[in-house]
Amino acid sequence: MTNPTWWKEGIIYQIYPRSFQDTNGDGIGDLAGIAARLDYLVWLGADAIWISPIYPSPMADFGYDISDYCDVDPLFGSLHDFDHLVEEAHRRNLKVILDYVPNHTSDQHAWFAESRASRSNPKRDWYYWKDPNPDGGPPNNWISNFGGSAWELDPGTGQYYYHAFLKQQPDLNWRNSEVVAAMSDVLRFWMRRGVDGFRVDVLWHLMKDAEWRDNPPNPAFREGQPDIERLLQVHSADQPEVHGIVQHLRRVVDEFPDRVLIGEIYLPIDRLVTYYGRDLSGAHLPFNFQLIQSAWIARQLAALIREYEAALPAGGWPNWVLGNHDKPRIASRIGRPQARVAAMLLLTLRGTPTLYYGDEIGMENVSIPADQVQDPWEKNEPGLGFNRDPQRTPMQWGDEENAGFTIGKPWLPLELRFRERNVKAFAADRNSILVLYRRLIALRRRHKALTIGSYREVESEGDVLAHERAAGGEVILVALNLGREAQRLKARGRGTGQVLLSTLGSREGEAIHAEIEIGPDEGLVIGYGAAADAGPIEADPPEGGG
Ligand code: TEU
Ligand code: CA
Repeated sequence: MTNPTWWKEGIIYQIYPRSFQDTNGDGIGDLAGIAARLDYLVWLGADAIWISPIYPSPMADFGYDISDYCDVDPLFGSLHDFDHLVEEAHRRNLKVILDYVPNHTSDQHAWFAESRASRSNPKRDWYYWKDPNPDGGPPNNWISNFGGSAWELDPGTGQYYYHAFLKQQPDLNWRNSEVVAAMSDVLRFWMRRGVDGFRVDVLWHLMKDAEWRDNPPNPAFREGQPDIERLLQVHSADQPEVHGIVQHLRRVVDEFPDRVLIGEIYLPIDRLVTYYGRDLSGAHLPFNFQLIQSAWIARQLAALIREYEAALPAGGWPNWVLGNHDKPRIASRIGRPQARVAAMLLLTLRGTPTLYYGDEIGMENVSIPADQVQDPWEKNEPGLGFNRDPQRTPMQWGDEENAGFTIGKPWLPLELRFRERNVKAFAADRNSILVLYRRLIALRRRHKALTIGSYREVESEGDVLAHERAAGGEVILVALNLGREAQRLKARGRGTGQVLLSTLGSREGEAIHAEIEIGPDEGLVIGYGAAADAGPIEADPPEGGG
């Protein structure tokens, strides 16, 4: 494979900073907390951490509403704490990826204060201001991602401003060259401080229709879906002009060596892959959320993996995501036994895996009492199941009070069973999901076939999902059973294989001949040729860390 680099071979671990580790007892995680847990991430085998926003923010959308792009919110610490974190991470060979939120600022950002001050303010055009419709209503029919009109009337100047998310998150005008310049300097500011790359928030939203045409109705809309689904987002996102901006961001990132540009993009596969850009001049990794969005059905997953692999541009590096702070926890979505199978899939597919904090201990959605709801989306569109708090609860480190997350009152409640389900207990249990994750990561690191090898779908039926990875003399067969009944898979033509790892932890070392029996909810990694020589991966593999 051409030009392997850390963001191709490595594993990205997403940290939601409010919920990882609190060090000052305010019930909210902080940068010092992340620094204190870096050794855990090395032990697990992570190569990079992506930290959700840490910048000064009124926290209307928990940091995705930024009032200063070049500082740290006191809740999380200081620039000094940040520099310390980067230094400690780099000392351990961990890369640091920041969240970059270019689509909108907070309405408390100084830029917006100026912009709204008067129609003639030099920064007026930094945001999208439009006159009311002749009837006084909003300029077009666009809907906010969090429900209701995407337009807010500013009484002071008599115009509406556009916000794709909360009204506290006015959209920046990326057609304005001063905005482009100012936001480019933000990237440089953090890269100079040693940041290794960025996850770009809602990258496909950065350009809107130049004529602000109404979006057409969505004929498939049903009550109970998010308000935004009433319309097809034909004119409000994924505009052809966005690729010029993506390319520009990439050029800025390329001013510094070995940095990565990741894009958050919720689009169908054929649209998603356009974000690699012509001749790969766009994002290195347009986030691939197919595993999050698909039902957990073997045939459906096989089809989408096939479609994704086929759609990738030449040289475009794939990536896979199982969970994030916006989506229900994988263990709740597909059940605890299948969460182990999912881990094996995530860590054996071709492409960079992104792992959401807590998924490695099988954290589940935590139900949030109505009076403790934090998520603004839930507050805007209550009771329909859109609350994102359940997947943002504190990390479960141990069996002590508040699972070792805080000595104060946690900002969200902990999972009820944290006393059994936590890092400390699971690290000591060789059959835990945590040890499985650690072994999978170690296995992946050990075999070129898994990190940078070729991918081939293996023909299978029913609940079986199977694929083969190969590099040099190594051949690795991954056979997953997504169902509750034992299955068989033909495995002729590869010689005798050896089970390197089972999600059930029971069959390592077993010889595999012409046919494989896969138990209920079982996943197997089978090595052939040079891949078998190394033998099964131990329950306590040597530490990762690059
Ligand atoms: O999320 C964008 C986003 O589009 C999702 O919340 C979305 O509405 C849904 O998941 C698509 O299916 C990003 C951040 O990840 C999220 O936390 C922020 O609230 C949002 O942008 C605004 O910045
Ligand atoms: Ca704190």
